[in-house]
Amino acid sequence: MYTRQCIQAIDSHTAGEPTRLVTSGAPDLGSGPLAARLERLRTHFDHFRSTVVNEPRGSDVLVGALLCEPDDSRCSIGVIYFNNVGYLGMCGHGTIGVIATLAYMGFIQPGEHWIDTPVGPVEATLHPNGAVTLKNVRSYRTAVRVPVQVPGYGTVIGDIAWGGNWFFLVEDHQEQLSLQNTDSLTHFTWAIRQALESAKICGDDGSVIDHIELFGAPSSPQADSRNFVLCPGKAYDRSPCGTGTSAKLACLHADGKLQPGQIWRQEGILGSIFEGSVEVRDNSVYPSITGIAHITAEIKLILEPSDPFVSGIPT
Ligand code: PYC
Repeated sequence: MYTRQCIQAIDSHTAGEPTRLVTSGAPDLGSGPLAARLERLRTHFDHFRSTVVNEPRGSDVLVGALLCEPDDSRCSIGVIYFNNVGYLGMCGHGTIGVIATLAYMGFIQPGEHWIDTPVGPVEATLHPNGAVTLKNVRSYRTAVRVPVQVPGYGTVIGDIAWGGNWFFLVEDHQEQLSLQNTDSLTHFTWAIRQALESAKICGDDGSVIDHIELFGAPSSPQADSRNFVLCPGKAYDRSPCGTGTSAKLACLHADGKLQPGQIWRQEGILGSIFEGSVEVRDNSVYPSITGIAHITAEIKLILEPSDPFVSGIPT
C-alpha cells in the first residue's frame, strides 16, 4: 500500500549559514552516548540524513540538526549534526540556530542551556536580545606551519587545529576573500584538502582534516579578520564558522596573540561577524562564540514511496 511519511523541521540561518532542525519523523536511535547514536544513524539510517539535507528537499549548503534525548546528565537536549556528505562532530552556527529555534518554539527561555553532542557537552546562553553565546568544546592546535604541496598552487603552509571539527588554517595565500571569488576560493581550498589527504596529513588519531580555512583582511572596521571556510561536502560556509573560529582562537592564544577574555571579531565571506573569546581552564582553551540566528521556515518534508529521489540526490 501507498503510505506517505513526513518529517517536520524548522529552518533558520545563522549569519547566512542555514540549519534545519528536525523536530519529528526521525528514526529511533536508541539511547547511550551521542557518538554511538551518530554511528547508528550513519550505519543504519544514512538515507535519513540524505533525505533531510540533500536536493530536492535541501541543498549542499544546508546543515541538518537532529534533536535527541541527551545522555550527559548536565544537558537538557542532545543534537547530532549532519550535512550533504556525512556527519559533523560539532557545529557552531548550527548550535546558535538550534537554540534560536528552540526559543522560537517556546521550549526554552533566555539563560544557560547544556547541549549534548557527539564530541561532548557544550553550553549555550540565549541572551534576552536573541543572540546566542556558545561555549565550545576544548579547542587546540596540533601542528604549526605545516607545508603541503598543492598541485597547481605550489607549497601552501597552514596550521592544524581542532575546534569541534578539524581545520587547516592558511594565512599566506594569493586569493581575494570576496563573494565574487568563491569559485576560485572553492577550487583552491578543495585542492588543499585533497593534497592533505594524499600526503596523509591528518588530525589526531588519523582523522581527516575536512575543513579548510583561509584568512585575510576584514572589510568591516569592527572585525579583526575575514575568513573563507570550505566544508566537507565542498560547500563554503556562509557564516564565519563557529568551529573554524574556535580553531582560530586556539591558534591565536597559542601564539600569545589573544589573552583570555579578549574579544576577537571574525568576519565571514558574507561580511557577517561572530564575536569570540577564550577561557583557559587547566591549561586548556575553551572558546566562546556569539552570533545571531533568524528563523526562516517551518516545514513538513513529504516522503512518497514512489518518489525516485525520496532519499535525496547524493552529492
Ligand atoms: O559553524 O561550526 C560551524 C560550521 C561547521 C560547518 C558549517 N558550519
